Order: sequence, then structure tokens, then C-alpha cells
Amino acid sequence: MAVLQELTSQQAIDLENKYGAHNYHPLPVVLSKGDGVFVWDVEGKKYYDFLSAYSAVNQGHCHPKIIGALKEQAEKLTLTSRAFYNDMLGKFEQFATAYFGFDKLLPMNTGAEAVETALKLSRKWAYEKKGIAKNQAKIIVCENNFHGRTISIISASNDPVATENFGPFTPGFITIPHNNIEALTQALEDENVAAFLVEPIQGEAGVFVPDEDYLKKAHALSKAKNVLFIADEVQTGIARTGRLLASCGNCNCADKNCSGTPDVKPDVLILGKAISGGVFPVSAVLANDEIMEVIKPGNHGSTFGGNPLACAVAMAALEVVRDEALAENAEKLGQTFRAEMNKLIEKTNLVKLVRGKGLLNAIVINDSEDSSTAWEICVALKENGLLAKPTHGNIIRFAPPLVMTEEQLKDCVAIITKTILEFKK
Ligand code: IF1
Repeated sequence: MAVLQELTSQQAIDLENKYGAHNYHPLPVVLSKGDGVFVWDVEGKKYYDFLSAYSAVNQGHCHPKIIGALKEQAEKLTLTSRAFYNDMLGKFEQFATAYFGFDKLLPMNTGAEAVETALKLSRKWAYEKKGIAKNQAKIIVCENNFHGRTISIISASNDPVATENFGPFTPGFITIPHNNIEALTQALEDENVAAFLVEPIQGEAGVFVPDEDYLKKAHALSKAKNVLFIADEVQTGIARTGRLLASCGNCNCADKNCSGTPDVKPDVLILGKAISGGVFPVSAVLANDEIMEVIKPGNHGSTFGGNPLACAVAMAALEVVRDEALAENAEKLGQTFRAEMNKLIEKTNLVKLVRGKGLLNAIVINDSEDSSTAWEICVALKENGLLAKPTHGNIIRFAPPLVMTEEQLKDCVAIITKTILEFKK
């Protein structure tokens, strides 16, 4: 079959089943076009995208400004490797460090690569600056975390589906409950702790928003013990939670609406996904000089890290976030969405609660974790023109592009309400 000929949805699915590794279980929909908050399947059916490629498409699908930057740079220079300088990387580094309020940026490609970079950076800082004995550095992580899929990152995971039969694992992780200050206090008594790595909101675990003062207290405790506070904002960053960064502190970031909790400014910030608007794999680790200077030539890198195409796309994507005030929009629409979901919860036993921040939200379905109800509801939502997917078990994550209008959000609320109220197990 000539792969370029038009495929039906079933043909596309069959090809993936036959020739692709089965490392995902997608919803049965085959997408072929995206524009803003909408995507279309190969039969031309239109859907609201309520997942945003796991918060990578915050700026909306195929944003013209970002695509324009991609096209313009793609016709000039795409990749040089870091064996040579290029005229885009320094500009991007200057732009992004000012944008987020840090001295330096280390460019990578995927979120997992950026997390691995942060793990290496904090270990090297621990040995060379904190004076921890060689190979004794430990990193505190939270139960039910999701930081990526590499061996070292899953070594810090307690999710059996992500870890089963992938051992042996990387040593040096201490696991504590998320949102538990006492547990963090206890873990920080270990003098070999280099860093505390935390998602400001645990996305994959089911959009668990910690207590309002959790991050501030965790940051203060870490600083008091000379432990690096590393914020994994791959999913919560780039305006998703109603602020430029969910962990945002008193950084001099570009977010004029930044109501950041004072003093919660990460020592190391990990970004990915929407830093490029979902147009190209771009990730980054940001830190100030006294931390980043431990990295010397040859210590770390990647073929595509900091390539000119990534830099052009990321600068355009970040300008869109600022110029279109996406954090403010996410904050406003998020309030509306949760209020509307709470009205729905009054009318049905099928949904237990809604939780989230900005436009990173989730509903908890009133059924057992191992039931297929959440999945079946997502299939019904798809039939009604809205795409979403369960995270774990009975939790459905709702994360539309941040460019959504109030009217479109109300339309999506109507679809979700209709689907839930008409749902028959
Ligand atoms: C999949 C989850 C979300 C992330 C955080 C690092 C990474 C991610 C906080 C790694 C990536 C993606 C990965 C994707 C599904 C999605 C996901 F369900 F896996 F957990 F969003 F919640 N830190 N999350 O959320 O970034 O290497 O993927 O670029 O692997 O299925 P990546």
C-alpha cells in the first residue's frame, strides 16, 4: 500500500498495530489535522482537543506565528550540532533566561532528557559545591511522580507499569509522599541529599494539587539544608496552571500576572512540551551561575540540543504565551471550568469531584480504579466531539489549549455535561 494514499481510520489503526510497537493504547481516533483548539480525524470529523498532547500544545495546534518561525528557519539552517556555534542558540538562551529569570540555560529536546540533565547537574553540584562524598549523592522524589521514561527516571518511580522488568535500577533516590512536609523534613536529615525533585502539581498521578503553602515550605526546608529545589514544570509550566510557572516565585519572569508565591523560585527549572508549542521537541534546564557552572565542556549534551530550528520555534512559542496573555486566560477559564463541573457534580453520581489549577484539571469518576468507566466515558466524549483520556484508572484529565475562548469552553462544558448525564454503563 502506498503509504501516502488517504487512509481510513481503521486502515491507519491496522498499520500501527501491525508495524508499530504496542507501547500505547490510544483512544480509537485517527487525527490528520489540527488548528487552534480543534483537531479533525481522517474522515473529517471535528473535535475539541481537551488533552493538548499532554499540555504540549498550550498555544493551540499549528499556531501561525510558531509555524511561520519553523518554516522560515527550516529554509535557512536546521542543525549544526554543538561542534560549532550557530546564530540562534545564544539569542534563544538570552531570551529564555530573561523570560524565566535565570542566569543560564542548558538546551535539550525531550522532557526526560531535561530531567536527566537536572539529575546529573544536581549530583555534580553536590560533589563539587556541597562536598558530598563521591557517588553518595541522593535525590528526594515524590511517590506517584512522573518525570519520564528513561532507566534512571523510572528508578525513581513507584508505578509498577512503568518499572516492571526494567531493572536493575539507578540507586540514590529517596521516595516520600507528595504534599507531606513532615516526610520531607525527615528525608532532609540525610546529609547526602543533593536535591528535591518535585512536580508542582502531579499531572499523571491524577492532577493532584498540593496545599497552597506546600511548595513554599518545601523550598524553605530545602534551602535550609543546602539542598537544590528542582521543579519539573514539563507539564505544569508555560502558563498551563494560570501562571507562567506553577512553582513561580519572585522571579523576574515575563508574566505580568505572576502572583508567584514569594521565595518559591526553583534552583533548577525543568521545561519541555509547550516551550515549543508542540511544534518541535524542545526542552531546557535553567539555573543560576553558581549551579550551572559545574557543567564543563564534554560533561553533557545531545546532537539536537539547542539546534537553530528548536531555538526559532521556542522563541516564537514563548512570545505567543506572553503576547496572547495565555496564563491569564488559563486562570480565568480554569475558574469557569471548575465551577461548571461542580454544577454537573450536583446533578450526577457518576462524577465525584473536579480538581486542578488553571487549565490543568481532572474529574474523578465514581467507580473503582480498575473499572473501564473512565475509558468508556472518554469514548462517549469522542463520539460527542471532544477528545480526552483517563490518566490513572478512574481519573479523566481535561487540558485544552490555553487559546480557548469562553464561548468554546462553554461549548465543551455542554458536551461533557451531556455525555455524563446520558452515560449508561
Ligand atoms: C508518555 C504521562 C503526562 C511529564 C513531566 C517529564 C516528562 C513528562 C511532569 C517527560 C511527560 C508525558 C509523557 C507521555 C504522556 C505524558 C504524561 F502521562 F506520561 F505522565 F503528561 F502526564 N516531566 N509527560 O509529564 O517528558 O520525555 O515525554 O518529553 O510518556 O506517555 P517527555
